[in-house]
Amino acid sequence: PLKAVIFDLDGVIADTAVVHHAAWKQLAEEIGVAFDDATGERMKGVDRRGSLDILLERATRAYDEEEKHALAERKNAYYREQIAQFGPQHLLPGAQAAIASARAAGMKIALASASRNAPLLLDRLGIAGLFDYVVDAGRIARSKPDPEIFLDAARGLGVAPHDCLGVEDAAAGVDSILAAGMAAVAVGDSPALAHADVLLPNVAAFDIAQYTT
Ligand code: B16
Ligand code: MG
Repeated sequence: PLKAVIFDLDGVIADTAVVHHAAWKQLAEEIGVAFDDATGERMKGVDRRGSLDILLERATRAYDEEEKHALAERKNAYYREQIAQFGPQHLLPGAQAAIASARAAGMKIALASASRNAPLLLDRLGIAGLFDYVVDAGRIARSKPDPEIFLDAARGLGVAPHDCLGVEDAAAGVDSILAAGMAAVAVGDSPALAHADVLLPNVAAFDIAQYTT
């Protein structure tokens, strides 16, 4: 029986996928590396350093570790500048209701975001109190699509993975959920999400009753 719902943050609850995208795009332009929407899509759900490695696949020169660290910091500064202005109006439509309805149905609720900015963002959005457990992204060794982050969420809730449902907007995230042995709900219209168990146009379409009865 379903006992828990584990939500991704960026692109599922918060309207931040576009902000990450814009920050990487700005960095790419500044260092003269080609960047397109498909590259941005591949970065979704992937941690900061993994995303930088994707960006630099098209670099015309090599970057050493120190430079890579500085580039990742620079992107993060652009990103944080934007989310510092965030408030509850940046919740995606229906996100708070989806969490509340899952809670009301007796589900435990966790957050499995790869973002080290997740605690700050939850505060800005005013929803930090809605979660029974929030994964500390800084303690996750292997980025999505590895199952580690969703397994950590299940462990944190004290629920077996096969009694959990994961909700994601990224292909890497859906892979992570499925590899963890959980049911996967994907939100969005990317063809890369077709392998999820359920595909919804957005989080407003999430109805916990469909999975508990
Ligand atoms: P940060 P999620 C992910 O969050 C984003 O989708 C991804 O684009 C970003 O690179 C990653 O967090 C790391 O974020 O640089 O803030 O630590 O979708 O797993 O909530
Ligand atoms: Mg996401």
